Amino acid sequence: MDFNLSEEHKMIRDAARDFAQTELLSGVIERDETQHFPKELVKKMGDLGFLGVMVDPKYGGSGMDAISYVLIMEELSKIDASASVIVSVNNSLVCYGLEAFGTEEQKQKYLTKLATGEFVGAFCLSEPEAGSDATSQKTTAIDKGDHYLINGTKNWITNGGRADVYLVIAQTDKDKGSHGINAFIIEKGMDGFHVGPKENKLGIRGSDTHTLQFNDVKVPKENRIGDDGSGFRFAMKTLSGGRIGIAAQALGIASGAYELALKYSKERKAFGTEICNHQAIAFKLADMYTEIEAARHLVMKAAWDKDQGNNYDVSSAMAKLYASKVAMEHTVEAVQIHGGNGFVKDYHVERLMRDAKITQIYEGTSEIQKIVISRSLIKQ
Ligand code: COS
Repeated sequence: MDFNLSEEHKMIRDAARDFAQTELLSGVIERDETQHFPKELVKKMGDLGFLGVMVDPKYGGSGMDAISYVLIMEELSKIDASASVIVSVNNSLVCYGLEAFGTEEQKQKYLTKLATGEFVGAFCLSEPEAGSDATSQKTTAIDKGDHYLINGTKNWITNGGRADVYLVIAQTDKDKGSHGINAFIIEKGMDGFHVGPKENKLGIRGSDTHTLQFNDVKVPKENRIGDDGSGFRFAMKTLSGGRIGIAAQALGIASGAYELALKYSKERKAFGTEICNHQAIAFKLADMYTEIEAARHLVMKAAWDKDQGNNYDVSSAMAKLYASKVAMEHTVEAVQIHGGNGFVKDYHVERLMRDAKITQIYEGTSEIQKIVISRSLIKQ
């Protein structure tokens, strides 16, 4: 067992850290306030290979491993979780989904552009009445011979108004339940595909979240991903990897808040000394650091499982469950350590606290992660 990062991993982490400091930091408060999607920054992240981290270079990707991916996600998320969710969705839901389950033609046509950042992708599973209960898809995909006709509504779609390619999950045969579901590639601008208004969110406000409407959208059969009826399995497998990305995002939010709190506590004085010298603050720092390290081990283990070819359904669920809890609890503590300044936008921790909340909700709520983990334990 080796807990050290390789020299290559350190270089990747440092490159992401440098990018976050030099490119993401300035303007992050304004983007949050104005809900501004960072289009130029997405292009730069594409140029650095951050949008197709694990994709095979033959499809335009960076050909790196999942450990590299979580290192990049952590560093970006320390500064700007809105930027990092764009990276996460594009990498682990869209690029992975196409690379693992798509045809060669689909990979050539879409993956090559998504992996370089020329295209941005979106993953569309959630519906007004099917978020956690993902088998209850109301969106329908009726088989019409050479094409499918898609009708329905998708909610809370990250990159919803900005994507070029949408992976859409829909029910083809209701009687077959989860085995009657398919996944499709839908392109921006297809007839009958409408992007609804942008959501006004608590956190990750620089990311672009929309409701999508599909009215008789004609999707060619070659745009179905995988065999007929394999869409639910596709969504579940893809989300398992997505949860590693979101766990790393939560880890980054938590460690970003911790670093700010530590720095502040060494500068701010009260009762004649820096506040870190008061046990009330010192013990908070000790708890934060310990639990962030524990979250890091779970995140790294899940990424390592993926790299080793092990099943990572449970390790990714545990990583997301725990890292998101740590992110929520310790961003609140970081605000507390900052006192009144923590309540002011200039100090960044209030934004990290707001951004943390979504990591307990999207790509499977904490309660869903507990279902995944406990079912596996009981089955053993
Ligand atoms: N990999 C492969 N197959 C999987 C799988 C996985 N990770 N998880 C489930 N499946 C398969 C099951 O094996 C089952 O197949 P069989 O019928 O052949 O046995 C089928 O899918 C249905 O699974 P299950 O019966 O467990 O479905 P449930 O309706 O009980 O739902 C949960 C299972 C709750 C785990 C699932 O619906 C889920 O993850 N929901 C959350 C979805 C989510 O993350 N939403 C957020 C949207 S994205 S922001």
